[in-house]
Amino acid sequence: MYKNLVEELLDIFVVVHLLQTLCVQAMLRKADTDKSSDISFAEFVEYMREHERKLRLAFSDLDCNKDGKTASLSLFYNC
Ligand SMILES: [Ca+2]
Repeated sequence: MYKNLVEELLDIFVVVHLLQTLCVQAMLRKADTDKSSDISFAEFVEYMREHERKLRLAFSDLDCNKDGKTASLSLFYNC
């Protein structure tokens, strides 16, 4: 029984690691706007600004009454 649980957990860890790797690769591709295969500080800052802008838009959608806060239920139900 424990062997099956351990095997299942290992499978989950492998999948999570694979997803993390894919997310990092996707982030690097998006941030590397000059396609130099590395991320300059300027590219990193621009990527983070765009990411922050998207986070602000997502938060704004959840902040139904626009008071700068969101209720926990707003995270599950659309206003
Ligand atoms: Ca670059």
